Amino acid sequence: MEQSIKSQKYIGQEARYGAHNYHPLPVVLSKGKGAFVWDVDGKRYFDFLSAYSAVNQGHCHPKIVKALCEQAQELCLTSRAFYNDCLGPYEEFATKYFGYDKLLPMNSGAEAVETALKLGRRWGYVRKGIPEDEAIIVVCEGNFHGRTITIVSLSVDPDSYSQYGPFTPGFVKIPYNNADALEKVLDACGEKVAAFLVEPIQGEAGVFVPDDGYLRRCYDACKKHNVLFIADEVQTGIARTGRLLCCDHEGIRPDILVLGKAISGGVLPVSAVLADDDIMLTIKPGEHGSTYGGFPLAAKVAVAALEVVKEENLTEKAEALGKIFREELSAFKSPFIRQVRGKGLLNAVVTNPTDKIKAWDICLKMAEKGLLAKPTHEHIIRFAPPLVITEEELREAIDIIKESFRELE
Ligand code: IF1
Repeated sequence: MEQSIKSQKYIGQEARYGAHNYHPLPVVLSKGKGAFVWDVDGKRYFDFLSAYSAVNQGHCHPKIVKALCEQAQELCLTSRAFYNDCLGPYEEFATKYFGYDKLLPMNSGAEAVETALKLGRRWGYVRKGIPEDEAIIVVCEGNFHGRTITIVSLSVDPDSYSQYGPFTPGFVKIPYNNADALEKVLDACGEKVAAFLVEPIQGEAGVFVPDDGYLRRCYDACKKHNVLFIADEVQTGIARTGRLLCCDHEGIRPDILVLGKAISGGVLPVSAVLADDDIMLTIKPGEHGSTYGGFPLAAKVAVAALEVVKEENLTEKAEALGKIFREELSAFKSPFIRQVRGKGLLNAVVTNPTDKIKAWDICLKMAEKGLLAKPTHEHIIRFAPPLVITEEELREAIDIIKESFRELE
């Protein structure tokens, strides 16, 4: 892909002055609106990454940006040493929206997962009566929950954990999409297990959708053994999969719900943990927190972003448009396509890489034609446009995807 002098400058600057912890596609973006982004040369692209599902409401959504700008002129940050007039209203709104007693505000997804793990352990000691320092949390192979030391301790991906040890103890890893494995662990040592942490669809693993009934069986096993079911819905939550929460597909209500990304519509880093009093109130004043967690800007932005999801029927749109996407691409014949999978507008195409053509090359071809998507695991391409995309725009995007595959033949 050719880069203009202008974009080369920004790419060079990052290479020269930034840490080398990413390998981006060579496009330099400077503007976004709805389902589209523009590069520094004014070229328009469909955004089929949506900042890993943070921008479900579309880029620079006017209502969310308005909430941000208005609040920014009043009060940005107080810390939690004092009260402010934004956090309480946000907590009331969000707990009623998702149906929990309490919300604990954080900033990044990783922080919210850390919070859920602390909460799970705390509940295990205080309520379940697990002996001090013996709590186990069961996690799944192939997971992605973030980048902290504890979270990479849960990872089976060497890119995530290698040479970051020593790791946090107290976790047991079992295969994903295997409820028998969970039942076996719980039968063996359930009295010491505080919680089971799971992504309803594994994102990093390449949009790996578990079998129908998997989450339900895991949930039931947790209930049987008095173990908390923690759902990491940082990526799958908030309308992305065609339900408000991905767990809604199986009608289960997690004991602890972890949200991030789209809770702010991609405007600010906002994350949250939701749970009922019996769990949440086991953490007492001074025992957990964050300087920015739930700051006034975040509170106002999150309320606006969650309102947009309902006002614009993004859940129903994700469900309907996702069907079109999978139907169209499943019917499309290409030597490079092995499988199309996903739920709602969280989808992936599993490619057949050849010696010459890898998923990365397909993404470069699509970028050339005006559509941005990112490969994961060398051979999988994730397709997750903002949920505000219209059917007409989606069909146009599907044509670009098909043409890109065709041109590489
Ligand atoms: C990056 C993947 C997506 C997440 C779940 C917690 C977090 C994430 C289920 C942490 C974050 C990201 C972060 C992003 C890449 C990305 C990702 F490919 F790695 F797996 F989305 F698919 N739980 N996911 O997916 O949230 O702390 O980042 O706010 O650049 O690392 P965070």
